Parts: sequence; structure tokens; C-alpha cells
Amino acid sequence: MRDRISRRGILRAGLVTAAGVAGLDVAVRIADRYGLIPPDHGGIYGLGETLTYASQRLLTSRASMAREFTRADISKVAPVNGGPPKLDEYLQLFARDWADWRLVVDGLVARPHAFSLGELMRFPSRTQITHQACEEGWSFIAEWTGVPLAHILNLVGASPKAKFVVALPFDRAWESIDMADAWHPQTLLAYRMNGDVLPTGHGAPLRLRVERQLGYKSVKYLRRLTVTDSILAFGKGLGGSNPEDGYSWYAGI
Ligand SMILES: Nc1nc2c(c(=O)[nH]1)N[C@H]1C(S)=C(S)[C@@H](COP(=O)(O)O)O[C@H]1N2
Ligand SMILES: [Mo]
Repeated sequence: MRDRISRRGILRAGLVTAAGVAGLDVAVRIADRYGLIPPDHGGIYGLGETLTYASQRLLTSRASMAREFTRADISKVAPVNGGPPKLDEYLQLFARDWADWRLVVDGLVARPHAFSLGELMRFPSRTQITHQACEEGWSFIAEWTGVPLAHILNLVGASPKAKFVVALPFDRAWESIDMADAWHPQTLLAYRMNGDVLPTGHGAPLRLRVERQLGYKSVKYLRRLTVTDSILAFGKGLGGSNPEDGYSWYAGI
């Protein structure tokens, strides 16, 4: 533990010094050596993206928790951003009350599996009341219940080589998170909201909750999670549809 802390301290000092004195290219090289280059490092804002992500991951603990609220804080209105997919396949699964829906978990895992909703609901659950902020400037507080993604990663035997979990929904709004967020205790596969089943608009039957980042990382309408050590094979290789649209892959708040 002491080793890890002092290593973090040295790294942090190194990154900051390099950025200030030796120049940004040295800071980026240090970030690269520690695997802290975000997938969308290549664009106009690429250097900034790398420094933000790398310093965030070095300065704050992997386990730092997003703030949690009380039931009295739950917002009366929860806006929907990105309504349910109009895909026939999705509508048919909905019509049969998700009986035939499965969450496929594959990639760098020892035991790939397709989970039914019933199966997911029987696992130990976590309930948390959190604040969701959208990049468009609005936000709300809601209660979410689901199975921690960490539980699923343990079940399927995620490889130590894993670098990202890619969340693939029924619509085009796919995203990915790093393993610090994937193993984080507040990262859930949520099937309930405000004490009720997850409403269709809010991501039924299952959505991701990534509480330390902006709303768009919390992918709704999930159909598949792929564990991978490289994001390059997915879409344009930037780590999500939002980075492809010009937003940051790392959207920490
Ligand atoms: N599959 C999917 N997930 C998604 C979206 C979407 O359009 N499709 N919108 C994202 C955005 S921009 C935000 S702010 C939140 C909104 O969640 P809400 O509709 O429950 O408020 O979901 C995110 N997850
Ligand atoms: Mo959003």
C-alpha cells in the first residue's frame, strides 16, 4: 500500500513537472508509459484529453465515491435523453416483458455468458441515490438499483489484461469505460429506478450507471458488454459514439 502511494506521488510529481518544465510531450510520454492515454487522444483537443484523464486517474483514488443523496433529494422530474430504440427486435423483446432478452458478456473473459434479466436480479444488488448530469446542462437526482458490474466481471472471469469494458446498446449510443470505473463499487447494471422497474425511456431493461462521469457514459438499453484490451476495433476507435460526435471519452465530474 505504501509502495503504491509513494509510486502515485512520484508519478504525479513527474507528470506535473514534465507538463510544466520539460514540455507537454514528456508528460504525454509518462502518461503513455502508465497506460493513461484515453482512446480519443488524437484530435484537436487530444493533448488536453490525455492530461485531464491521466492527472485525474493519478490524483484521485480509484475508489473515490460519487456523492450519494437521500430519498428526500430525489428529483420530481427526470428528463429522458435518447428515447427507446425503434428497432423491431427491441420492441418485440419489450412486448414479451424481456423474457427472451439476454445481456451477452464476452471478450477477454474466461467464461462468456448471456444473462437473463431474472438471473441478474437474483445477484446481490446495490441501491444508490445519485446526481446525473447531462453534457447539455441539465441534471436530476434519482435512485438506482442494480447488480455491481464488478460482480459480473468476477463471475465471467475478466482477464487481468482487460483495459476497457465496451457497452453496446440497441441504439447507436455505445460507450466504453476503463477498468477503474468498471470495477468501481458504484458502477451498476441497473434494472430499477426510484423503486420501480426501470422505465423504458430510462433504459429498460438494463442500463449502466457510471456515477463519476457525465450522463452519456451511463449507456441505456444494453444488449452486450465486451471486455477488451484495445478499443481500436470498435467504431472509429475513439471509445464511443459520443467521442465520435466530438465529446470527451473521459467525462469525469
Ligand atoms: N443507449 C443510450 N444510452 C444513453 C443515451 C442514449 O441516447 N442511448 N443517452 C445518454 C445521455 S446523453 C444521457 S444524459 C443519459 C440520459 O439518461 P436518462 O434518459 O435516464 O435521463 O443517458 C445516456 N445513455
Ligand atoms: Mo447527456
